[in-house]
Amino acid sequence: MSLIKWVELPNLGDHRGSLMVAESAKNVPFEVKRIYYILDAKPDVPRGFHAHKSLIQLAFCLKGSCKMLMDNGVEKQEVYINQPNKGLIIPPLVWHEMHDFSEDCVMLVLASDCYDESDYIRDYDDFVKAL
Ligand code: T46
Repeated sequence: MSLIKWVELPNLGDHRGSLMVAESAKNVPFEVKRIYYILDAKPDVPRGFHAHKSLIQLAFCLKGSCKMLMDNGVEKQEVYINQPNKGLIIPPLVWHEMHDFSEDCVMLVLASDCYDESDYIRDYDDFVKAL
């Protein structure tokens, strides 16, 4: 099964501009309990380098782009997140790294649960053991 799963939001925009809608259980395949966003990321400073035990996330670049490396311990794939209506699903137990942020990048992440550091696996060897 592909590591890369996108969620495409409908654009309900008109002559006034674009309007994208994300709704739990409709086009977002989990109940959204938290949102966070990343901006002013440095192009040469990668982020991530962890997997989650049970959290599911959906990541959009509302502006700009970044390269996401996804690794399920067997296969690795790199994709660019670069469309405001096209979000990448980050499932549990997928090691992910964000590289090459564009200077204007604004990343929005919808998450299935509240922040819990104990859900993070931040060591790659521990990640492989958890699979
Ligand atoms: C992920 C990728 C895509 C909080 O206290 N609450 C929060 O909701 C978040 C997201 C972070 N934090 C704290 C934890 C760290 O002390 O903020 C600090 C920076 O977080 P972190 O180093 O984990 O950031 P990234 O960019 O490496 O990872 C983030 C998310 O944490 C993570 O869940 O999957 O974006």
